[in-house]
Amino acid sequence: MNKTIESGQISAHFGKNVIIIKEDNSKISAKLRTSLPKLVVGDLVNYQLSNNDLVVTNLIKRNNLLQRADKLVAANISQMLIMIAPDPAPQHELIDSYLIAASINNIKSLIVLNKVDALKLENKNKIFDLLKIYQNLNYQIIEISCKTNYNLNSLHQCLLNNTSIIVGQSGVGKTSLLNKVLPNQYSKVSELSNIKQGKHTTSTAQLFALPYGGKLIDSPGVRSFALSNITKEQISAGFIEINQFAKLCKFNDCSHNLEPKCAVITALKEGLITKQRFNSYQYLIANN
Ligand SMILES: Nc1nc2c(ncn2[C@@H]2O[C@H](COP(=O)(O)OP(=O)(O)OP(=O)(O)O)[C@@H](O)[C@H]2O)c(=O)[nH]1
Ligand SMILES: [Mg+2]
Ligand SMILES: [Zn+2]
Repeated sequence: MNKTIESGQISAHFGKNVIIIKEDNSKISAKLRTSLPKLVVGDLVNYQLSNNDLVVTNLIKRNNLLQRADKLVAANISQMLIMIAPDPAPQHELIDSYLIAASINNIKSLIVLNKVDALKLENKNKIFDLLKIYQNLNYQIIEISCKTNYNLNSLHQCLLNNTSIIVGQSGVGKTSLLNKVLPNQYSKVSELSNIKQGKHTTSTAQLFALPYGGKLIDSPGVRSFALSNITKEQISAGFIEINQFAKLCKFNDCSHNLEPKCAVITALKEGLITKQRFNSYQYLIANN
């Protein structure tokens, strides 16, 4: 019996079993040894044959581990696609908390506006004003439509050679995008969906190998992204423009509220920091 130790990456969890993607992109199912720490999608593991079963024997060191509140989301991610859409309407705090989570974990982040086909006169300006804020902060923005296939080529390009995770509110179109880049996987995706108010909604994260290289993780939609075990310094570091001015405040521990000679408040008044980002910063500081 072949007892060679092999390695692969966790694609999905089903109770005590995991699906592992091997280097040649084929999939196998394996059991978890009880002594293992909690594993997540994206984890690199060793496994071997033991009593006719494939068993995961150990976890290989993680590059990073994305967490949400006290839940582990995924590991070894190189890129985060923060997806927004005209409907459901985007939330600033959610985008900003994803950007912080990405910054803490050294993950490149970009914003994907999906459903451009559904932009209407009444929501267009609001969305583009919001995107302008992030464009000015040098975040990459890609506008697509999974319905009309608009600009999907740009998205394919950015997925190459990355392990990307798509995050965002429920209903923005994360799974729709996955199905565009992996048309033959559709049935597998729906297996992990629940029907909620007549709609499919993703219930657990899953990693897929892309046929042309790279990996893509679809994740369940959220209402809010509660950051976990995070310091005020880490929140500040995620707000690059606020952080830059915070260094110039008179007091080292300035809370940018009522202190004299606060460079952040001055920058806010001069329009160098936007009101939306400042509000979102204050909200996240107060709620973490
Ligand atoms: N008009 C339009 N509708 C879209 C587009 N992309 C997705 N949708 C629709 O948006 C709805 C939600 O899509 P999903 O892909 O399930 O969204 P999700 O982000 O995976 O949602 P959760 O799994 O709940 O987090 C579906 O009815 C899609 O058909 C698009 O580009 N344009
Ligand atoms: Mg989904
Ligand atoms: Zn200050």
